[in-house]
Amino acid sequence: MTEKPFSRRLLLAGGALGAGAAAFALNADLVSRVALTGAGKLTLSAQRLLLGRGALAREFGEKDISPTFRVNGTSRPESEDYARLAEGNFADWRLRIDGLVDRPMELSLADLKKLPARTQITRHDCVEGWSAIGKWTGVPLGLLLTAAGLKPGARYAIFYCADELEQSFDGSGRYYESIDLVDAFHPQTILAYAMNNADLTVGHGAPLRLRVERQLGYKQAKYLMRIEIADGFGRLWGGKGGYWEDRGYQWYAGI
Ligand SMILES: Nc1nc2c(c(=O)[nH]1)N[C@H]1C(S)=C(S)[C@@H](COP(=O)(O)O)O[C@H]1N2
Ligand SMILES: [Mo]
Repeated sequence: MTEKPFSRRLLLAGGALGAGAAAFALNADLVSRVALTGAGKLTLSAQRLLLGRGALAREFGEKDISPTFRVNGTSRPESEDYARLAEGNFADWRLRIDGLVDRPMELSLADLKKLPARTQITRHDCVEGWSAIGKWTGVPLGLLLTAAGLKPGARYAIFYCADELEQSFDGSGRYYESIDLVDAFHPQTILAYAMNNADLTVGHGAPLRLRVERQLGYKQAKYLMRIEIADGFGRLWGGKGGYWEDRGYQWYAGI
């Protein structure tokens, strides 16, 4: 068999990527058309908001890439599971996509690397007062969500990470994040496996991290293990949609 098992699986699931990509483009086109014509019940302010949310973050050139990009927060998840995965170069790591989707998926790093990729050079702004410009390569999240198929009621993507910033019995010390579907389908929202032309290092979130370029640093979840599509995030731990949000940061960290 020379056929790639992953493409076959997607095909069997009725989510062939060609169709997925086309549906994604159609979707983006629909959103912009609704926004531009103000069709339906959109008020001017809602329309402006929508257009604003869809705008691209500034992209930079190769020469602007910062010579050093600080590692912040977790620099290496402490769990034995993560250590084992890292030791095997993440060959056994899988990203799970589940929740309100028609076709839950488990993707390996090799699967992700076969998919259409986007590369972008952007500035990362941390609330602690530092910024750095880096080059990120990864799979547009919208592409995966289209292939997975969203069920009615889907409103948020919740990202579960491998690291705990605080030891806890109830899991509340685990890093997690969430974004809404406007950001999930934003063209610069990618699941990045490479930084500055090399595989992500452990410090920067290996094997996979979120880049959601219109928001601040703490939304850029590292060490992704699972993405759940849900109708809300209030049931999770502090109920505010993220590790830092549960400790007082804004959920929408727009820049
Ligand atoms: N899983 C996980 N993701 C995380 C963090 C973390 O501690 N754990 N820190 C966040 C913060 S506050 C910032 S500024 C960036 C830092 O990313 P970097 O280490 O690549 O600079 O990751 C964000 N994502
Ligand atoms: Mo940060």
